[in-house]
Amino acid sequence: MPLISKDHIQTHNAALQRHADTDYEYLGEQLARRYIDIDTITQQVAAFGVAIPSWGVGTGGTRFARFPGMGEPRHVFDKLQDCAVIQQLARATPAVSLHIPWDTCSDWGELRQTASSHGLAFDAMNSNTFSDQKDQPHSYKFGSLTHADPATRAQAVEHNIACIEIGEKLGSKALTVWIGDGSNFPGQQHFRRAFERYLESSSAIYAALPDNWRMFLEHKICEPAFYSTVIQDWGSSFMAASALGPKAQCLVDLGHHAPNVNIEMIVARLIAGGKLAGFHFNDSKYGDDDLDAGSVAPYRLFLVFNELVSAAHEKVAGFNPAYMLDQSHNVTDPIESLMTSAAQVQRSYAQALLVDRAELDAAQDANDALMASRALKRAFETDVTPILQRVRALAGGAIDPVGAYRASGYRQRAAKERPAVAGGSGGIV
Ligand code: AFD
Ligand code: MN
Ligand code: MN
Repeated sequence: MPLISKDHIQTHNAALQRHADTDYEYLGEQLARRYIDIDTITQQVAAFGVAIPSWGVGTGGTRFARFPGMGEPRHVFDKLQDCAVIQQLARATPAVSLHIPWDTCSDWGELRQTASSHGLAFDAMNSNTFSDQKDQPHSYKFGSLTHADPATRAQAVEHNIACIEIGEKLGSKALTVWIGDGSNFPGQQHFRRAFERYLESSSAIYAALPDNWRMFLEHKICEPAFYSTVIQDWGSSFMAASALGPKAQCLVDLGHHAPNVNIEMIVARLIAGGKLAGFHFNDSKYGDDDLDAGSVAPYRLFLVFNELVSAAHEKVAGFNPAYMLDQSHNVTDPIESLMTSAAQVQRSYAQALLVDRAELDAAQDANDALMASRALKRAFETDVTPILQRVRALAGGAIDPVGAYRASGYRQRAAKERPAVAGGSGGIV
């Protein structure tokens, strides 16, 4: 199935270009009054990318049901194709993060070639030891890397090493490990022993990392274990990453914290400790809701980026976070959600670049809470849409990605070529 034609994008842009240019010029004038050069911001935003999770292009679900969408990808090549369309229109997502064994392939070399023909690279590999695969000798019902049974732990370690090996064939440079291990009843698990087992298993995985690879430890407060999880919070993650070594760092999924936790401050702490691996962006209101990035709390996303831009500005040594989306699209077309979310992440980055650092520093030093908060708000309240539009247009993308996508009929074509798969289980993916 072909991607969306360049002609279609150009025709679509032609109708919007004049207004986009006028808006860009006007924003440029406004920013100049704040001594900010708009083209410099545009270049910085253009250099920013966020990876797409391969599982995000399929329709997600909840514990209760899954309602499949039209033309869902049937296999990893279809997923890649949808990622290519997202990148083609939104120009903010140059990499894909695979999930093994949700993504299977008989020829990884061919997959890599197909990806690069679309201008896509592979970001972190994700292992799965939170569900059982067909014909797997040991079950993960009671844990994986921390299971009481050494044979189950060994199987989970082996799977992670297999993920690294696949990743090497694809040019990936990181392994993300999220485990569902934990307990549902007080007393069910010996907390300290389970953590020790985690360290032991993880060191075996760590030992298999190629020199230029990193290992991202993803913490999560609950689910599927609802009383305790082994890597529950950034503290446990930080302890583990510190014990493992310099290649191990902590990944922050925005949905994996208790409500009201100050995530931007966690980010600052991890940066200070040299342990910020990167992000899984999404949004939430109640828990790990996997809503679209910035759809509920855009100011929080901005505040996270404020920490990141501040660290880059201050040239914190070793600061090199990986950016990925991790969302479940239950009621929207995943392609539309992912394009919108990528733009939202870009938007937060652009807004954070507008913070007057000298003004903020001065207000902080003078204990001027109101002016400090105003320095942030002024940046957040700036509508950077013209910058995002310019970044996309310059790269050959669409000024209005969702509009161009809907007008292209891509989903309808996909529906014809990819007949719905019968069944379709529940479960967030
Ligand atoms: C689950 C977890 C976590 C992880 C993802 C892929 O909550 O967010 O990143 O699966 O493994 O959604
Ligand atoms: Mn995640
Ligand atoms: Mn999650």
